Amino acid sequence: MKTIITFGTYDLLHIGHVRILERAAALGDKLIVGVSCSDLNQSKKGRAPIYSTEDRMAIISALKCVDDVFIEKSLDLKGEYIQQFGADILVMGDDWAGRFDEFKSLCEVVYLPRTTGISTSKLIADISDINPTPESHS
Ligand code: C2G
Repeated sequence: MKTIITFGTYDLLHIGHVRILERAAALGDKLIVGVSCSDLNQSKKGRAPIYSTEDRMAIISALKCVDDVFIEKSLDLKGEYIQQFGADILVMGDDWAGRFDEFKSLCEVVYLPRTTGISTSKLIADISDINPTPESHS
């Protein structure tokens, strides 16, 4: 039984998120996903996610390839989470390449290529272009 663990915010779920979760799941038997809480995203990216932590957890746990979700409260707790869930492989997108190599003493660490051309930030920008704020009509 090989357990995979991965982490992310997964705000405005898109195909890049789904693809990395499916590829992560294919590396083992059980996929556990740490969903970054909104406070962590605020400190990491300087803005709160559009969707609440609870909604992002519900969306991720509804995916066929995901077996379990939990709240990632701090980036500094990765080692604890890996041990708590008995993870054999930590999977992250290659935008994080090298950043989590310290956990190679606890489990295998794999960085998978990101899907190109899509990101939550790009979606927000694209939607803002389609739906200008009411002020811009005045
Ligand atoms: N991702 C991807 N392709 C994209 C966008 C994202 O493969 N076009 C991957 C990221 O590499 C990451 C996962 O989807 O592995 C989640 O991405 P984000 O929601 O942006 O989360 P992130 O900020 O990477 O959070 O503890 C680490 C962080 O919580 C990871």
